[in-house]
Formats: sequence, C-alpha cells, structure tokens
Amino acid sequence: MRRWCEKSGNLQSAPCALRGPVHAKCGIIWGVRTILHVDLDAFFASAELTRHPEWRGRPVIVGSPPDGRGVVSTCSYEARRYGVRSAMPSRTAWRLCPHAVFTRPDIAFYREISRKAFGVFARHSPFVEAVSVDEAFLDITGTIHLYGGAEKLGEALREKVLRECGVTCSVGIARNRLLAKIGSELAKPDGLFTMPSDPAEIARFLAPKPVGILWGVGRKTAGILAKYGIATCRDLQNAPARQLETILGKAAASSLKNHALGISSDRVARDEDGEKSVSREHTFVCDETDRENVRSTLLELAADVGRSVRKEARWAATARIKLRDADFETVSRQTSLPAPSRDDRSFRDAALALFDGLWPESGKGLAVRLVGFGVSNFKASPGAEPSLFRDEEDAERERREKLSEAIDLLKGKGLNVGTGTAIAHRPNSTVAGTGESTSILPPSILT
Ligand code: DCP
Ligand code: MG
Repeated sequence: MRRWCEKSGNLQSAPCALRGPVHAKCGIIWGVRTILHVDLDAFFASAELTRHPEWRGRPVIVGSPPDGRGVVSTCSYEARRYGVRSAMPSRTAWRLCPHAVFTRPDIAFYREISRKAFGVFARHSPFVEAVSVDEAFLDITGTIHLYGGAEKLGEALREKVLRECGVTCSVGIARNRLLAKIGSELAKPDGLFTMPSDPAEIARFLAPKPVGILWGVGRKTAGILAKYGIATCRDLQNAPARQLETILGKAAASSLKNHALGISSDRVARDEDGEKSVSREHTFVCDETDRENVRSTLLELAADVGRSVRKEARWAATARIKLRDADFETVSRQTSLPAPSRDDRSFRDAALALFDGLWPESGKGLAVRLVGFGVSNFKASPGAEPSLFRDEEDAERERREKLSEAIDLLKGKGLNVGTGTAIAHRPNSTVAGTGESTSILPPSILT
C-alpha cells in the first residue's frame, strides 16, 4: 500500500523497510492525508451580487471609478470574458467593458461574508488554515468518513457556503496543499476538482502545465525561468539540478523541482504546532505599496505576538518575519534574539531589523500582499548566556518585561495604550493568526 509521509508529503511507493506508524530511521510519521483548498469565486463581486441581485448576469467590476487613477480589485466572471482582471487600471477596464457596473469596494461588508464562510469551513474540519480573506486549507483527513468521501465533503461545504453566504466557491482536493490549491484553480468557477493521487500520474498531469501554476512561482520567477527555456512543469521536472541551482539557489531549486512533480512538504497548520511557535499574519485586501504602512502593521503584529507569549512562562530565542508580494512570492527571514525574551522591545527591534533587510528604505516599487511576524525556539527561562554584564542585562530585561506586562494589563481593561492603530480599523486588511492559534480561525481571521 502506498502511504504519504506526514512530514515531507512524499508518497512512498514501496513500503517503508521499517514498518509501523513511525519511520524508525528519521522519526517520520506515516499516514494518508487529504487536504481541501477552498477559494471563493470573484469574491468582492459575488458579495456585491448578494445585495444587488439586479446585477446578476451583467459584468460587475469592483474597484476605483473608471474616471480616476485607481485599479480593479476584482470583477465577475462575465467581466473577465472581456479581459478585465484584478489590478488592472479601472480606466482600461472601462475601455474593455464600458457597459459593466462599476462599484467601489466595501471591505466591512466583505469581511462579514468572509467571517460566515470561515464559520462553514470550521464545521468541516478542526484544522483550518486561513490563507487570505477568501481562501483556506482544510485538513479533512479525520472528517471525511462523516460525509462518506472527500468529494461528498467538498460538495457539502460548497453547498453550505452558497446557502449561508450567498456566494459560490471552488474546491480542490489532493494529498498536499500545493496540489489542492492547483485543484481549486482548475475547478474555477463554482466547481470541485480532485487531483490524481498516484505520483506518476501527478507528474504526468502537471507536466504540460505552465510553471506559473505552481504556488510561489509568480511573474518574476516565471520570467527568470523562461530566459533559460523553462516554461512548463515538464521543463522543470527534466531540468538538471545544477542548472536550477545556478538560476534559483540551492534551496529554491530543490523545492521547485519537487513541486513540479507534485511533491510538497506543506502541512495544514495544526494545534500541536502552537507549542513550537507563535505568529500572526496580516493580509492586505489590496496590494500595499506604502512601506510605512507595512512597517507599522508589522509592529502591531509583533506586539500581538508578545501579548500572546507573555500568557505563559516561556521566552523566545528566535524571531522571523514574512512578506508575500503581489505575485504571491513569499520571502521570510529569521534571526536569533540576543537572549530568550518576551518583551515588546526585543520583538520590535528584531522585527524592524529583519524588515529593513527585506525592504530597505531605498526600496521602491514593492507591493506587499501579506506581512507576518512570529517567534519560536522557546526556552523555559529568560536571559542570555553568562556574561560580565549579566546583572545589568537581567535587570534591564525584567524592566522591559514588566513594562510590557503593564501594557497588556491596561489593554485588557480596554484602555488604548501603546502605539499604532488596531489593524481591524484599517480598510485594507484582514488578519490571520497562525502558530499558537493556528488551526482556526474564523474569529482571529477577521477581527
Ligand atoms: N483582490 C484585490 N486586489 C487584487 C487581488 C484580489 O483587491 N489584486 C481582492 C478582491 C478579490 C479578493 O481579494 O475578490 C480575493 O482574491 P482572489 O485572488 O481570490 O480573486 P477573486 O476571489 O476575486 O477571484 P477568483 O474567482 O479567481 O478567486
Ligand atoms: Mg477568490
């Protein structure tokens, strides 16, 4: 029997030499996983149709008015037939489709519908990982039997989303997140697609598809690969490892080659991961080009992470940040903290240093979709390695911790202290908690 490696996502065609639930050599746990990816169709436009049924059947464009300099957020599938796309200048959209209904985005309204949809997702699996305002991964391994099959579960979910939220969605079902996401893309709009499960079949299935179908391959990476004659997944599958390493670097080369074969180590974030890290992410509804806004959002996330860490007796030794650009390419950087800490100042300093490295002040033309901050590598006690200045360092650390705890207390009483505006008050935003509250998350996602 073929089994999927829980950790790497690889399908082992020959049974493990050392049978049993745990691979004795590397400690890998064996099991068969089923992942569902769900993405609402033309989300903002579909949401508008729930309160404007008279627009049904017409091209609907949500975004800036066509007489201004703004862009399209999204549009109905009727408008897509005319070539209208997200991020296109509204003026161009109007030229392509002058008879379309144009309407401005109403983020608060979409957030309500999104919250309801995540409520439906959470009823189909305890393991829900929010990706953005309208998409999520569900690990449905443990709940399939309640529905009599993965596809039946997927159809039940789609039916409930439509009934309770008034919008359609598309679902992909596969053995890992990478393939599930490809599946939902192929199912669009208003469909369900189950990816093959045999590794050879998966490789054959992906071979003719353009490299852009793979998660993380945005326009930029696709452009670089094209210069070397790599346009399809088949080209990637056959590319010599050396050549790919020269183009992309060692780590990216090996993961991309695996992705082209449908192999991915992605896992839907689970509860037990919470012990290992605490993180928060923020997805901007529209791409954010204002460095200062991304930076201050990051600081709010760092403060939120700090509050969470301080609820238990643990001190983090590592901090990391994550940025995802408009092409869905994600970069992350991590650093060791000077000492295991849990005060706001330490997290803030680390976040800023990492951010400045990824997006220097001189960096122009960046557009960020998601920003995240997390800490990990927890220790049971604070402080640094022995040093000459230990007493002073200890005193300073304690002072900072006390200050952070005092702010937590005041915030807990509803007093607005500290810097920054709550993310929830920004129009261009959704928030997802990961790490300790990972499996979740309708409430944290959009508060
Ligand atoms: N969005 C935006 N600007 C973009 C891309 C998206 O404001 N450049 C907003 C509007 C979308 C929502 O995010 O409705 C979700 O993005 P998706 O990429 O999932 O796009 P849609 O849901 O609109 O369409 P699809 O059916 O392709 O998922
Ligand atoms: Mg969508």
